[in-house]
Amino acid sequence: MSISVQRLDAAQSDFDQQLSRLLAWESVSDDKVNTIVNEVIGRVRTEGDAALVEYTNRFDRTNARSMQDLELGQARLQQALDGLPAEQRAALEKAAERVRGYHERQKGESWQYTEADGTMLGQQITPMDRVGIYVPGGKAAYPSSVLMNALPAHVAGVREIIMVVPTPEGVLNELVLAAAALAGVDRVFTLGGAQAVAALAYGTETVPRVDKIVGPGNIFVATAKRAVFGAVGIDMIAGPSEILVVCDGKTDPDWVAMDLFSQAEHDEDAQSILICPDANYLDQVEASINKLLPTMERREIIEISLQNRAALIKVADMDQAAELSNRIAPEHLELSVEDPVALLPQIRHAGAIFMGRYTAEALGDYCAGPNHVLPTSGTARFSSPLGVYDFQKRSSLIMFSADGASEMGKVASVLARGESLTAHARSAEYRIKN
Ligand code: HSO
Ligand code: ZN
Repeated sequence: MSISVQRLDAAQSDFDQQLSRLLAWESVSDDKVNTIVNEVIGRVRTEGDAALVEYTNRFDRTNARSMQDLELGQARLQQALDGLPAEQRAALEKAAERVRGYHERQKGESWQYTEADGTMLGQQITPMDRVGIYVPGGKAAYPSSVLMNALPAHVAGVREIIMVVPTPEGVLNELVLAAAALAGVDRVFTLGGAQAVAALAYGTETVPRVDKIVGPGNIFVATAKRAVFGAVGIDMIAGPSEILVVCDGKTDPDWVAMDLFSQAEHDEDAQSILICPDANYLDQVEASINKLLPTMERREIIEISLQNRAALIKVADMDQAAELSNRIAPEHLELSVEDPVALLPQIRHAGAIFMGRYTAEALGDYCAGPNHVLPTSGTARFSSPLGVYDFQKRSSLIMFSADGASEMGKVASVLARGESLTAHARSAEYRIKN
């Protein structure tokens, strides 16, 4: 049995509608989920640790007696790291080193300048004090995501990084714990779901309240993050993973097919799209898809994802390919072409751009260096990869000299009186020299 992937042609008169249908994605907000999440948050706020222990025992089928049973010490993290097979440990360390190195370059610098009358103005950059990282349990527990979330916070200079990870039936994921040890996580609680988010947002007797919560999660986690936003900062609410390959028709079709699979295997809702000016090449990739699919361990997920949300799109030329790519604003964009540097200036919206036939998106997921937490569902139009800057804040600095205060006092006074704010005006006027 072979699967056929949806074909589109940008020359078709109804292409715009077809494209909108292809890209349509709405994160469902469910009344039932909202009700449960609000109840969980409310109880964690009022009952603290007791509610956390009760919910965790109920939802994760554990037997914790107190929060002590739901915290892992540094020694346990180190034990996980020490227990890894040498090859895994070396790979995790290499990845961590490269991700750290890349993010070091993102560290923004404070700056200031002095005006002629001695007035100094500037911007001071400071890290957040404490952040929380949510790590999903079960099938989506990715050690690579621990590195991608924790390392930028660490590089930013965050004082305390708290990780929460659900452990259904009490089962720990050694690679996740090892990654936490490598990435500088300070405390780990084996909590998940809305109760973990509530604990991080409001604090309990044991779990300290954080300033920002990052990391992916299921519908309960996403709903809880939305609900606590404001009390704490949150990162994005991520949609399913996406890959867009723009190809000139000269890359080995097996490579491109596997690159499409690499996102499709994450999730039945993941989206994989190929754009190419050569219709024959689209046939070749489809043949590769059918040849390779039976060899895939996660073929069921891949197949559903490809049937539901994939497309092979024929365009007139590479200019049209770039223009279409900008409309899609994909999370991951592969420019599988001879000269990706020449095409780059035409690309305006993408979470991460993988340039050239050798640059498999999978390398970016693990060890290239840039972050793999990226804007999805077209949000690359206005947002950026997770980075050091997400754990830093900017404060404005203002230091007037006597001369400066006198001069600007006049300006402020006029504007304040225009707003009928007399205290403002007089406060400024006190500093005007006569
Ligand atoms: N591609 C995912 C990240 C990931 N891939 C983790 C493998 N492990 C983000 O879109
Ligand atoms: Zn991936």
